[in-house]
Amino acid sequence: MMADLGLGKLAGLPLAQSGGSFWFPPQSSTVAAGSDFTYFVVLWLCIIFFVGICGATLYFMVKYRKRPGHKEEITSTHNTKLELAWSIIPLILLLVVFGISTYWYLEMVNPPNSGVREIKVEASQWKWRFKYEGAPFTKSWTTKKLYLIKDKPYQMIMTTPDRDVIHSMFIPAFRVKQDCVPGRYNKLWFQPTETGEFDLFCTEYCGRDHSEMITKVVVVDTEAEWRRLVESEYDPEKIDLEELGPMIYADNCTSCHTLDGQQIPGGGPSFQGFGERWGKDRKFADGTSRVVDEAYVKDSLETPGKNVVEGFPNAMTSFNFNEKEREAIIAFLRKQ
Ligand code: HEC
Ligand SMILES: [Cu+2]
Repeated sequence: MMADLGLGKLAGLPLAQSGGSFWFPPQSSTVAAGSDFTYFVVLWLCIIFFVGICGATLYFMVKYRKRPGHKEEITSTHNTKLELAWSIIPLILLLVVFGISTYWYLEMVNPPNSGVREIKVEASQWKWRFKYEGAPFTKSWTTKKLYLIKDKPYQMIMTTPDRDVIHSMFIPAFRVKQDCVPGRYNKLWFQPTETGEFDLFCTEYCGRDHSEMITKVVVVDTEAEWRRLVESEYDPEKIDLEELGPMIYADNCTSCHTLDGQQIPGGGPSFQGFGERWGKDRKFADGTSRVVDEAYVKDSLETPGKNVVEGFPNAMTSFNFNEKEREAIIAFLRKQ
């Protein structure tokens, strides 16, 4: 790993500490030290040149000031050595900065070749949702926090729903940041190196509650701990119906049912207008009909072949939700 420059400590300033300081949170990912190193190289170059140039300017102002008895000197127009020096030295310094920043930029954009875990990130006004790909359970969205395992590489696949606005995910302790753009998938990878809780901010002004679009990244040591946390968040007993309904829909129904009237080939009717169909008769393929109510939704979920909606295939998988989950999905459907 990259050692920090230590220049801050040398100069007696709390500028370049690696363990977190007034200026920076602790370095908690594999690229954090490189990001800080690049920053301090540029910062110290700027400080040295600023002090040098301003100092020389002040010195010359005093030294050559107009005063009684002082004779004006003829200004020299050319000094080849000096001019070469002030072209070549900055060129070398800029190439060094270019080299360091390119090296760390490539580290930041290229994830390792294997073992990378994908997490789908969905930002919307004004909340974050995370879905853990390849998790050994299906109900894998978390909305309260982002859970990670120490020393494992992660690839974020980041997006925002089509009708939302641009957001941006920023984890200062990891020194990483990436936009979430409506209708696009952006990528961001990182590997946490410390356990603990870290801030995650939306860093793109996104409307009224932008300032509250903050959450925490929780990094734990073991797979078992991580799994317990992710599952605890999904625990239907602990989640509001309001939150649970859309989660169940997103996790289980989107492959066959849309909310915007579009028809998925081989899927079921769009849920658009479901609230209006509530309490009215629904016609089925076998010529029977039935009122759309709680019992109908329960049967649709548990025994989908019983009432097959006219014009649709008998192709729905059955779901055995508990009472609270069913209540949540019914509330969600009635709002469509
Ligand atoms: C594999 C595809 C598939 C999945 C996944 C699926 N459905 Fe369906 N669904 C269908 C099809 C096809 C129909 C129409 C045929 C029928 O009524 O069985 C249907 C019908 C329905 C109906 C009756 C619709 C109406 O307009 O009267 C409800 C309610 C329903 N599904 C709820 C759900 C819910 C809730 C989920 C997710 C938890 C879900 N479905 C997941 C395919 C699916
Ligand atoms: Cu935002």
